[in-house]
Amino acid sequence: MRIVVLAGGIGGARFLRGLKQAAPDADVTVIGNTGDDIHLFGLKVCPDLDTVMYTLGGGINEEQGWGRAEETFHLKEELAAYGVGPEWFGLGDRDFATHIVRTQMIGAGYPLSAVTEALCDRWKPGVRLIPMTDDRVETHVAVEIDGERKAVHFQEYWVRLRASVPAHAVVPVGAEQAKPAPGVLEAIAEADVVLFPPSNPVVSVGTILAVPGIREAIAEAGVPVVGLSPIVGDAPVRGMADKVLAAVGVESTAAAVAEHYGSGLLDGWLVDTVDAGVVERIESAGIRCRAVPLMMTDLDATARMAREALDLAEEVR
Ligand code: GDP
Ligand code: FO1
Ligand code: CA
Repeated sequence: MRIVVLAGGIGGARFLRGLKQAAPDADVTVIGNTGDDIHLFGLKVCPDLDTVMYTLGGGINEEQGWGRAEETFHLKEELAAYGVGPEWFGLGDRDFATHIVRTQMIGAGYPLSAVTEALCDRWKPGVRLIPMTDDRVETHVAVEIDGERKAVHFQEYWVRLRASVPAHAVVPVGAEQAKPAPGVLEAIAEADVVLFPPSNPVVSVGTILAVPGIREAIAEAGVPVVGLSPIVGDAPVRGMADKVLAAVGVESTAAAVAEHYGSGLLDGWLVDTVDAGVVERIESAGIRCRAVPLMMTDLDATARMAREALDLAEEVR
């Protein structure tokens, strides 16, 4: 079976681990979000691609969910001693190596998709990881600070400001001109099922869908598209997805997120058992819905979620 997953960082990566256990023989292609990418100290950092790569490759900091295990921060401290920041973004020594290799290869003319493949030669994530695009896309957030409006990079909004200031808009800058990376449209066209993991609907899955051609390819593939809600009991399980959902005018509920994707895109949607009350509302919007446990507490629980998603896909096929 060929499965395509549109993934952000932590939610996407953890789900993929469960999917690999639930469907060990499946051929999984992950289309990764690159809207979170940021250039720091002359290096290109791709947080969501790296989170997927490290998580599936066994190098992730498990507690944190991003960055490397057994990390040290000597380089960051030395930079800080020169007064060179940003001090709010925690790049570790081991992680730096990834960004150096990536930046060097890009400088030598390799596209991000080829670089990602090369990095995955080391990590062997057991899936094919492709960035959504080789072109530069950067999510910016229009915020209001002390009554003044300005646009900041997504990482500044998320990590430095902790999404604590009002956001008026979320813009994937460059997305309109971006082309899907080689292999993206082909993987979708050849897929037996497309899954939206419990990733952020706005700044992860939404950004991938903003690359012209990807949404259309999914619709044209004519295969089941099934998503899992990152919202459980009217709040994100982790992080501040409610803030970016508000910025695009979507309530933080499992039902509102399903309706935001819409029946034109989604065939099936899984909500957590605590949200069983909204199953009828989602089904009346034309999306087949089931309520099952959606907390990725451990690998077995996550694999059961993946199995439910694949079962729902069979049901709507
Ligand atoms: P990010 O790029 O690191 O923010 O990761 P993603 O976009 O892939 O996923 C973020 C989303 O994962 C958040 O909105 C969380 O609510 C969701 N999430 C994290 N853990 C769980 C979980 O155990 N269950 C569910 N249903 N969602 C989760
Ligand atoms: N998240 C943080 O909350 N603080 C950090 O200092 C931080 C550094 C960082 C470095 C590399 C990387 O791959 C990810 C990193 N993240 C950090 C996570 C990440 O930037 C965000 O959680 C996601 O992009 C949000 O979607
Ligand atoms: Ca992300």
